[in-house]
Amino acid sequence: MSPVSLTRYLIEKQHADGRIKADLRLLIEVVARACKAISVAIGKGALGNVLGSADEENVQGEVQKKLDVIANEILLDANEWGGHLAALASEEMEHPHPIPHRYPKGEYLLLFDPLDGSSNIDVNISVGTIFSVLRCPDGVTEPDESAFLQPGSRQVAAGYAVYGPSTLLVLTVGDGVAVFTLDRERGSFMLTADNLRIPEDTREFAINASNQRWWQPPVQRYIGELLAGREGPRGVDFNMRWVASMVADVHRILSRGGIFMYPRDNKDPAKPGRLRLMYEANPMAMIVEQAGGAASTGLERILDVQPTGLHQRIPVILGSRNEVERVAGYHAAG
Ligand code: AFP
Repeated sequence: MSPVSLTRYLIEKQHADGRIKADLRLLIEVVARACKAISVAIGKGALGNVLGSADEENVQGEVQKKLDVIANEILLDANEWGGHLAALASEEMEHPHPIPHRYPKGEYLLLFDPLDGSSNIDVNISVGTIFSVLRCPDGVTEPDESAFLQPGSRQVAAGYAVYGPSTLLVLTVGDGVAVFTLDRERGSFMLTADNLRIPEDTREFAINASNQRWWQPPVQRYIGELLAGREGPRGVDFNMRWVASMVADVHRILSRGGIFMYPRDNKDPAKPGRLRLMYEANPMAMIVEQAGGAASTGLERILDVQPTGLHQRIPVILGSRNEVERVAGYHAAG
């Protein structure tokens, strides 16, 4: 059988069970096309005058990289005219971006982190784009921030692109996880894996160990046991990875198992974790759960969290189900 393109995959799914309506298929294809353009921009590196800082701060108070701004613009330009969106929101913009009145509107809300891991860009380490799709609440014609504040369990689709040795698009519409690899000669994303499953057990963990002195007791206990290895209560040795690019760390876990942790810590009480709920934790949690893994704040399932703000941060513990459940158990034990 000839290799299946993203377009064919979506059309066949649309005809098979109606899970994907025409506008959702259009949305996913538009986002995928934008990710191809972002991949081209990133691939130019120093030759494209796209590295370094944009000398501006975003809503997070972080200095934006040129590629943060470029990726955000690419996604805005690609999505505002197609008639599939009621509005969109980005890590790089304080408020939701309305669809200009000159364009038709649709039923979906799109949220994205246009370039996750951008502090790695200038040192040529994999980065990515993360996106989440919600339905606009019925009857809402001018969606404001409140329209976006839906639990992650309401997502109709989630995905990410990882710009690494190859450019991949990882996607779920709620019935499993598929991986598409960008065929640069064809200019198409081609299906290279489907129905991914995360092993329930793992010997590999991902955490920024430089924060150890601020971790709370359940995380101190859990990581301490992993570091004790075969001489400790776990009785086996563990390995550690930390790319500091969530997309790269999550893709490794999706591919071979593992546990990823950016937990609540005492470093800055105003920040219950570093990662953002709406366009990082929620889409990654949907993908991980659809692949048989688990995603928790330590105290509750991430997809059950009722959002209170578009850019709110949340503790993230996700990956191999048995390890995430062990960490949640340690939180419950106090
Ligand atoms: P940047 O987009 O600012 O590089 O942050 C990346 C990120 O949001 C996420 O992708 C990483 O897992 C995490 O931050 C890394 O945080 P540390 O730099 O504190 O390890």
